Amino acid sequence: MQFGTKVRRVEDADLVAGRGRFVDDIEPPGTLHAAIVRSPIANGAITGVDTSGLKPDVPLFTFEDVSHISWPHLIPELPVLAPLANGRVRYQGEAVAAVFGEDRWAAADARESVWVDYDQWEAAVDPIAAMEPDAPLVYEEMGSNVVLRSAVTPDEDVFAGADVVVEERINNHRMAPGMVETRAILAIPENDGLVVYCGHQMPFRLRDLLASGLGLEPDQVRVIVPDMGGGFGAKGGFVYPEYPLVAAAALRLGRPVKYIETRSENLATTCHARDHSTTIGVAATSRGDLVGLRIRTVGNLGAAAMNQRLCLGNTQAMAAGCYRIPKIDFEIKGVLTNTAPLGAFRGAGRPEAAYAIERIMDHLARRLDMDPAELRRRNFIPPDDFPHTTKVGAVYDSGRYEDTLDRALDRAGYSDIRREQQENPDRIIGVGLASYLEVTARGGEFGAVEMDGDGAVTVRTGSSPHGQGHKTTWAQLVADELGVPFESITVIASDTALVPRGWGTAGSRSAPLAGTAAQMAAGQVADRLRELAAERMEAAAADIVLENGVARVAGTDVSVPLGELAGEAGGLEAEVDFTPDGAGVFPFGTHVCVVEIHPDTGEIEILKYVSLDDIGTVINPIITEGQIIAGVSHGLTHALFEEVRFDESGSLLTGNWTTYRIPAISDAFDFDIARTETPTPLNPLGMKGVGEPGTTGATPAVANAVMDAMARFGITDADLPMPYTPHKVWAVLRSKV
Ligand code: MCN
Repeated sequence: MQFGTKVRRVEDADLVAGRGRFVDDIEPPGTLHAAIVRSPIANGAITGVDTSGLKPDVPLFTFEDVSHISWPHLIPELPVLAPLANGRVRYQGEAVAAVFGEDRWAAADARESVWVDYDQWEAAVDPIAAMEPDAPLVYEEMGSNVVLRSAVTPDEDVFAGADVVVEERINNHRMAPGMVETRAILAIPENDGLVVYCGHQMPFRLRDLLASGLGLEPDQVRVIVPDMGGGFGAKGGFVYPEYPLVAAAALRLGRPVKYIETRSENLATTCHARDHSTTIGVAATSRGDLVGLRIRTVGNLGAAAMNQRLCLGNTQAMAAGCYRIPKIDFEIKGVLTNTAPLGAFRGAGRPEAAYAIERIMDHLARRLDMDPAELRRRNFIPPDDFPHTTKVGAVYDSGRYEDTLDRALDRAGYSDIRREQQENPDRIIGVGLASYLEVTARGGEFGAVEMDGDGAVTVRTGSSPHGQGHKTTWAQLVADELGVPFESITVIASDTALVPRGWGTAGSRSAPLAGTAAQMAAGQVADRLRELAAERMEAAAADIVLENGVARVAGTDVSVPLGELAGEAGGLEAEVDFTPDGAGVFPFGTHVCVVEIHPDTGEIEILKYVSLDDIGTVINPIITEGQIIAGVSHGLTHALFEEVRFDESGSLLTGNWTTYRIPAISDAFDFDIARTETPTPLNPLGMKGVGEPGTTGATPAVANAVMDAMARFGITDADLPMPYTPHKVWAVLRSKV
């Protein structure tokens, strides 16, 4: 049995030996390299483009060269922009023109020869200020910067009947996703279409968007995703302007065209994430029973459409957290600003919701003078109340929240830490817990399985792995169904010519959807093999067992090789499109973080971190632990130091990895990772997604720990907003103590 076992990842040997093949490793003869001329200002008009210094043989593209591209995006309310600016720029780093050279240095030199003049205008940078009637408008034709709104408005006052109300303003600052290979695309003209190599999480979506944007049929565009070096949602379901630009250039110039973003471009123009300002209030009885919740969130959209609507929707869907809340009054607004567009990044709106509800639960516990664990316990949705529909419309499939809380507290030694806090007040120790849940695995996915006459098995999957290990885990699932060796299975993904259809990988969807589709397709092939074996060996199909590559009559040594059965049938194959009934599956858990703050330096030391997660049943615990560790790291460094900042003119202050601090190996520490297992009823094996839960639990756990330590000095969220950098912590302690 492979399911649930620690099979080593087949993907890693090539990657760790430097044999990975990324977009930039692919360079057909005659490739031209693109360099993009970008706006140095955040808001203004283009008043002139001087290309007199450009060598005559250097191809140059400006708006007129790409104005024919209708570039579909995901927010119909917003105007569709061409891939290059049309006389007006809306954020620093927006693409204005493109030049092409024989190599990337020639292209970069050519870029320096293009001079663009601008008339710089005042920029809308802060989303709260951008809502004011006299704020600069990002799109004049919209008449307002507030372009998205979603609300759930109950008839009654959600605070009525409560003994206690606490209300706080909390900010969730902006992050940038860091990936090993930055955004990368190579478009090769072939026949009357294109072959496109691109680090994209959804190859079919990219194919369809490029085809419709360029006026081609989908079958004229083949998208291949080689090794990617991470996407984290930011290479997900939307298309960046450079992609249709490069594709159009390849078609027009009749040569392969490659664009590899520089690290500075990556920080300036690959979508950012989070950036929510939230006022959240919660009402309760004096015994700590929740009465109502009111949330007002402003989400910064930046200056152009990505998948912000999806992210804001996730924040809404997750607003109630793990709690039974009788009344919820919720509103979220999406506000345009003259900053780089925002989009999905590990969690995509869910960590924002968990942070808000888990911070306010701690505030309420403090007001009630109640242990935060006890307050949570009182209000959890009980295990027998599933499926559970919340007042913001989410339908949770299953959960045992108290169980993960109790186990996490136990592993952390919670009561000992509380005792240490009391007995040793000289140490500034804080303990934070976060009970989270999140939605994963929405929609459906494709999987197909074939067996040939040699017994070799090929799996085609609609998922598009880029680090998650699907080649390993789908092979585990299929090996179990077919009774064949793991090694006899080849998994094919991420090529629109080799896989008939699919959605791709994001939203922690792949195991519950694509894994299930592969498993079900293998199950159909296995059923057919059992029928063929039963006929051949004159036994009942129910008595046939598939194991070690043969079909055997149970309890005998009469058997036939599976390849022989498949070969005689001319090969066996099955295809499955799996879409579960329900609105996603909901992993959950409790994270406990213990910190000590060193007042002389402002440094925060993590003394203990417990991640107790429930992702249903598990295919491969090595992989799921890796996902949790990586996810927690993302959420934790968000709380501690990662932050994108702009000045008041919209100029990026964090444009490289010196000013935008990303975690280094010296930031690593020991995690205690454990699981409970509550299967979802929404797929046959009971699996929930694992890619994002670590991130969702971590930010509030760290924030609650730091603010728990600070509470004794009367320091609140307003005094010390995230991220808790040593300098900020040191300064606030000096000012308050
Ligand atoms: N798995 C399992 N048992 C489960 C759930 C998952 O064994 N119950 C395994 C799966 O088979 C898969 C892996 O864990 O090998 C992750 O599965 P899943 O949670 O379904 O997530 P996806 O495969 O759909 O991956 C998306 C997720 C997201 S949303 C982000 S963001 C993220 C993440 O994966 N980006 C990553 N992990 C990443 N890892 C790498 N290396 N690079 C990224 O860009």
